[in-house]
Amino acid sequence: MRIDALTARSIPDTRGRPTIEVTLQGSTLKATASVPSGKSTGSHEAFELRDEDGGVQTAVAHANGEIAQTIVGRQFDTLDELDTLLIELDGTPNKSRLGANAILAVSIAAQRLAAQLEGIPLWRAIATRAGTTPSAPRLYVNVMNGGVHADFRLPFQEYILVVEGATSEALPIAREVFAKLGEKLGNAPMGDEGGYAPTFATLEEPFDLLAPLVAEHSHTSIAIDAAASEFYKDGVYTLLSKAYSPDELTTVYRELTERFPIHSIEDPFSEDAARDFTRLTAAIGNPSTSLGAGKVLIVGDDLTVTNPSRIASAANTKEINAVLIKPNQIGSVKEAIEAVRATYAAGFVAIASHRSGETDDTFIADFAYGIGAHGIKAGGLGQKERLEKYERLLEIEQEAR
Ligand code: 2PG
Ligand code: MG
Repeated sequence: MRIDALTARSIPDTRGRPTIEVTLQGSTLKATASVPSGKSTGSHEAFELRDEDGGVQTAVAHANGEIAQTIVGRQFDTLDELDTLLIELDGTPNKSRLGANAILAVSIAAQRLAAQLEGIPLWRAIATRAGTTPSAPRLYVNVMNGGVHADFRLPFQEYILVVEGATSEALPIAREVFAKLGEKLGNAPMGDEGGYAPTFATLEEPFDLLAPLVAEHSHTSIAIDAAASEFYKDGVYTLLSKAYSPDELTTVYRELTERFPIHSIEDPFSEDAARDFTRLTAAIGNPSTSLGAGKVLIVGDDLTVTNPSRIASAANTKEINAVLIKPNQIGSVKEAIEAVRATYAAGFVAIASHRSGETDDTFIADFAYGIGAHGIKAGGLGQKERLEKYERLLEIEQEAR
């Protein structure tokens, strides 16, 4: 593949913050990609380059300047060759010089352009590159937003409806549950990820509300992203003004999984609390859980940050049994695929994820389908940029026929 032109610019994300968009031209075709941005970011993530005022002009300038000078007019035999060149050009361990945001935007645009040049759907190109079997991911629809995504009106960051099956069957169920929940909640405000952001006085109430709606359908369950690094300080987790030790928090999770149909718990502890993860996974993450035949997934996000070596180390010490994959945590499609390989090598499932600051780029839908992800976190149904991911999955279902 030959890159003939590159242009980059700054566009607003769903929070109105600037992010980078890159367009690549190859032959007569053009492919555009933009990158999302997190708020509850893990400290071990790749470096998102921001100007002092929060803008991305420096990242845009790197893409239009150094990166364009290096890749435009050049022939690449493989996409890995292109990504490796970008990683080497940056030269830092966390992409802090050129910016992981600049590098990833180019990397995704290149993947999209290559698929277009080949005349195949993006998800198929990703599956071929990754050596994975494509399949429809479970929808992880974030119906209630809390934590830093909603000024901590709810203690955990995400209360998620999980729906299994083909997207054309799963999405109508998600829409129905989302609408019914909205009616029950009245005029609840919306959080960052397009889910409701109500306020409750106890830890159980959000589950008490959601569980009966989930029970109306088969193949549905509940997931949470605790995003516990955000309510952890000096050995103590604080939920609704009450302090919990790691052991007490373990009991909270155990009791919740006993009472409610919980399918997965993401980031139950802070990002460096590896031992607490291991204990929880041993307690409720194995098949002998009180959910009967079910298995609670303990998902690493801030813990593993889509980094193949952090995933391998979490596997060694049995900290988790599922991994969240966010391409912008690592900064290139090549390395995101390596993270998927590390996940599967450990015998874990992968859940592909958007970020809380999104754009209309639907790459994550193709990625989730292409890698045969267990699930896709793409947010609530109350925001256009989240809906676009689900709409893209519907299109993929047609393409895959
Ligand atoms: C998460 C994400 C996405 P953020 O913690 O999983 O839902 O949030 O993008 O703010 O890190
Ligand atoms: Mg998370």
